[in-house]
Amino acid sequence: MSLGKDILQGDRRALARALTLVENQMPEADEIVREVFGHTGRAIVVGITGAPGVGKSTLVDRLTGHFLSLGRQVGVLAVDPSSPFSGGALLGDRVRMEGRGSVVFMRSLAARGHLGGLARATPRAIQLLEAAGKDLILLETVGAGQSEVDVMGYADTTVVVVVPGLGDDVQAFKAGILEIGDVFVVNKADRPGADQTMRELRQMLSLGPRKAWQPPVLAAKAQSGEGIEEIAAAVLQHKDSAERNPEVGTRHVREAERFLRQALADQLVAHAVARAKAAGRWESLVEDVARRRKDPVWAAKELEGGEERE
Ligand SMILES: Nc1nc2c(ncn2[C@@H]2O[C@H](COP(=O)(O)OP(=O)(O)OP(=O)(O)O)[C@@H](O)[C@H]2O)c(=O)[nH]1
Ligand SMILES: [Mg+2]
Repeated sequence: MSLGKDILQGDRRALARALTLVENQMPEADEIVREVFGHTGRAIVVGITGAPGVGKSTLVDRLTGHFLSLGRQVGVLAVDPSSPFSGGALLGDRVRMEGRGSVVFMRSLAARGHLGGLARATPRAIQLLEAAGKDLILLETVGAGQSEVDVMGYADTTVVVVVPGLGDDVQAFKAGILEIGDVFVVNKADRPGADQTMRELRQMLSLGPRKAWQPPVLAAKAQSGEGIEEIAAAVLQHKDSAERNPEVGTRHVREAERFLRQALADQLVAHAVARAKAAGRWESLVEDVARRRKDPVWAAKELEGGEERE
């Protein structure tokens, strides 16, 4: 039996193994993804992002419980662009039973290997969860940089979480997080200043371009569970709105080109490197770039042209 087929039949251990292969970018992962790809693309993917400690995991936990009670099959992925270590050891493949006996599958992905690794692993991990029957996937990612803006590109709806006192989050807003948010949550609303932060956020959002979807700003107390239903409702509304409105667009169209470009780039690079190695030119070019005799763009052009230039 193949891992892909096992996953489609709901085998959790097969899913866990496949996720590890995808995370480590093993060649076997390509085959598994090929087997399941036709069964993916139907889940709602909800991204939850925000600075460290704002309460994302607490919120994800509450939302998980809520969506389970609605009869959803929930999968949770925590993506940490800053960590080279798999959270697998921390979070494990935590699986638990809740609501109507649904199974939640939780897994964290770390930025193993080279830059851009997560950009490849994240959509594939989502696809594996979809193949395993999850119809709602919560994707938590920490930080305030380009990497999680990229990760959130795989979500249908992005929830940006802040806490009272926006001053601390200026960095996040610089990184373009205001643009990617579809729903804004001021969590820890039990703390002073929540109302002011909500006003400030609405003010900042009103300065942006008018869009078909105006992101709501909601208050929450994730710890006690207040505001969770409203957040879940806003997420589903946004998803509906995106589906009805071609201007908003769905992630599938955005993603399709990205997937193709990525796959093509991987293939072309692998092919070019293999050819250069076979021709005995790779090592010397690497050396030339290392010694600053050639710049990498020029070196790549030289390979691409297939000619020796001195
Ligand atoms: N006062 C208050 N504390 C909260 C609330 N929600 C979460 N917390 C607390 O905030 C702390 C951080 O919560 P997490 O859910 O781990 O935050 P996070 O954003 O996932 O953190 P990282 O993943 O480390 O970035 C924990 O001690 C929570 O108990 C809330 O509504 N009010
Ligand atoms: Mg967390």
